[in-house]
Amino acid sequence: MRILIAEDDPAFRTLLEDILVTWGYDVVVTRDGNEAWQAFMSKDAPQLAILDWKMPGMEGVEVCRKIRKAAEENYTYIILLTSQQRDEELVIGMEAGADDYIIKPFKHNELKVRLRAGRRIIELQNELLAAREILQAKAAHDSLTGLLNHEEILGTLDKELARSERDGVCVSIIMADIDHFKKINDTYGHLAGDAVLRIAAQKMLSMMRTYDSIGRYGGEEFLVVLPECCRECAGAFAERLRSCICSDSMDTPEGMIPITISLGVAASGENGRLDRYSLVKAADAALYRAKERGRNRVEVAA
Ligand code: GH3
Ligand code: MG
Ligand code: MG
Ligand code: MG
Repeated sequence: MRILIAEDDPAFRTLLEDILVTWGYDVVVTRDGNEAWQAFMSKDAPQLAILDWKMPGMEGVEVCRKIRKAAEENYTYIILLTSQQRDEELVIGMEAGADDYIIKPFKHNELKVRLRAGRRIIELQNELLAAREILQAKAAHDSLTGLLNHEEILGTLDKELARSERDGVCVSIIMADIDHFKKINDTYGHLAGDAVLRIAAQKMLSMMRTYDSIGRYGGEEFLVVLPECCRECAGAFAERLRSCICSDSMDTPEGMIPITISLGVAASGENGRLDRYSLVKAADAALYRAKERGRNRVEVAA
């Protein structure tokens, strides 16, 4: 694990570095508070720190305050080093956000034990953050296809509409619906239907530009959000999606299943003139027209 030390006394600094290296730590050495603060501002700053209290320039306790004020997601466990036990100083240190303190000179084993406690806290904190990230990703995505779910794709659309209003650019959307999907379930079973949904989702996802988004709107319906994309470009893109989906049959456990989709396209116009409701309604109406006119086709809202 990486650890930062800030200590102005050269002899003590070397001693500290030596024992930490012996214990297997990867040590970032700084000589005063300003250097320590710079090291904290850098990317991948250590999450464990031993700061001497008395240093020229910025004192350890001040560095500690600044770190807590910056309140990075990744917690930094801070141990303050003080020369003598002055109760009022210790209170100030703890109030500044230090997690622990050690009085110089200290027994090596004492430092070892304190560091172990700090490492444990950091590991727990990191596990918590990772678990939260997984939960957030799960909450935003559809479990079957891995695409954004209904709420998230509509949230994305709202954001893009707001941006289009601000920047005077056009947002387009595509509502895509698998044709006669009920018949696929009835013929091959629901598990094969699920496989078709997954493959169709991945095929469409692989065609998106990095700033485009696709979500599973409902059962076998997908919503595509195309920022800075005019009606004509969106129509052409929908045509490419249609052609890609029907080009090859889908390889499912029940065999190769041919699939087609119908698509409805609508554009916000510049300055986000259409709101979310009207835009989705227009794309829906275009989609129903595509169904009426024979399926496996694209219709663009006027
Ligand atoms: P159309 O061409 O008019 O769109 O006909 P369709 O059969 O595709 O449309 P319909 O709305 O009649 O049927 C949609 C079907 O999608 C019904 C529903 O059971 C199925 N479906 C919805 N979600 C899932 C799912 O997660 N897995 C599977 N296997 N089927 C699903
Ligand atoms: Mg000092
Ligand atoms: Mg449908
Ligand atoms: Mg359908």
